[in-house]
Amino acid sequence: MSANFSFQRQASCSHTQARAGVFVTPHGIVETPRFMPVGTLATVKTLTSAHLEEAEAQMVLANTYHLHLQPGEDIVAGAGGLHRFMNWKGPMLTDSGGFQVFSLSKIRTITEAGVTFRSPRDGRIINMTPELSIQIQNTLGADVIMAFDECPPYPAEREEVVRATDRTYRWLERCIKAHQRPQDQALFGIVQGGVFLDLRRAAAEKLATLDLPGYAIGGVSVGEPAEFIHQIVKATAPLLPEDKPRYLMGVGTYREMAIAIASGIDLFDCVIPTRLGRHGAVLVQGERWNLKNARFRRDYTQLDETCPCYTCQNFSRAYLSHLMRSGEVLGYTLLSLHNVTELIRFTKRIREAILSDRFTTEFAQWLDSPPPQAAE
Ligand code: PRF
Ligand code: ZN
Repeated sequence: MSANFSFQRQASCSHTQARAGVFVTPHGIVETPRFMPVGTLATVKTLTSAHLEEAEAQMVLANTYHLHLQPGEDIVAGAGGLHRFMNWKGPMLTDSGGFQVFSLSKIRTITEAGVTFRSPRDGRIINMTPELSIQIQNTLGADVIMAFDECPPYPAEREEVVRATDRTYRWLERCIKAHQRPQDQALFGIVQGGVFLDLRRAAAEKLATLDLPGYAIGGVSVGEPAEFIHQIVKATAPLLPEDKPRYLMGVGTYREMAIAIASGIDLFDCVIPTRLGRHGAVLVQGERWNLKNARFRRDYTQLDETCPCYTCQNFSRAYLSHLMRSGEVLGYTLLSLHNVTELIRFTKRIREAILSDRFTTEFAQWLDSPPPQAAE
């Protein structure tokens, strides 16, 4: 790893593969395990960077695909890079566009060269290649950049997944060659392999030989049952280098994070806290509630009395319910702030439990029992 990056393990759980660590980047540290909020278009929707600091966000995500289409990486570079453009002083990570091209562009062709698609914005044809993705990410300037990968859909035939997994590896080799800023940007490789555990294991072992500064597990949370995610992570994470950060892409539910941490995952991202917030849903002590529900109309209690966030410290459920029922934009901000705080706090609590070797006892609820029914 370059001198500007390091990953130190601070504690290990004596019953699982869980670990607590510190990932050092040029813009600061990330204490792991940690949830990372998603700022697709260089904004975590409805939140300012002051909110993100208050929520104790450490690393924040942005997307190559979206920023290339709008406003274009040259405009971000003109501001001095992503951190300055959006005024986030802490660590940042950009996703490569590998996943977004597949999930967001209807008309697209995949070849060995890359993916050709039509911009949903203005209809122009874009040839996204591993080289272009890395060039864009070099220009955006995040601390961590992701390899350009092919995320096969679920369900998919084994042969299709084999092709995507092998291609993802060849694309990774091209990403490594194209990367111009290895001193101040850590390139993470991505393990694909669908729900085929033997393909997952083979891909993880192959990637592990490359001595990358970090590794991610992609291709999960694409519509498969949650049990598959657990199996994939359990089979894959332990094969990735112990002394490098491990990131499970696109996962941000309590149970899936707790179980993945038990398999040795350190980092997570998900749009769930902000998306739920914009729809009136809140994450409170392990449950998901919709505040538009009639039962909150005259509930003058705090949203979550255990939560230190500005929303919980200042507003009642009745008021938040009113804002959401009226479509007031303040409601989106207040709910997103709470939800992001809550998921970060959940991973922080797990981290503290690992540090005192009480993870399996304190989080048994998430590690053993079936998922609780949503309270609605
Ligand atoms: N690849 C990339 N980004 C991702 C994923 C992936 O497989 C996922 C999986 N759901 C989320 N984000 N590059
Ligand atoms: Zn709160």
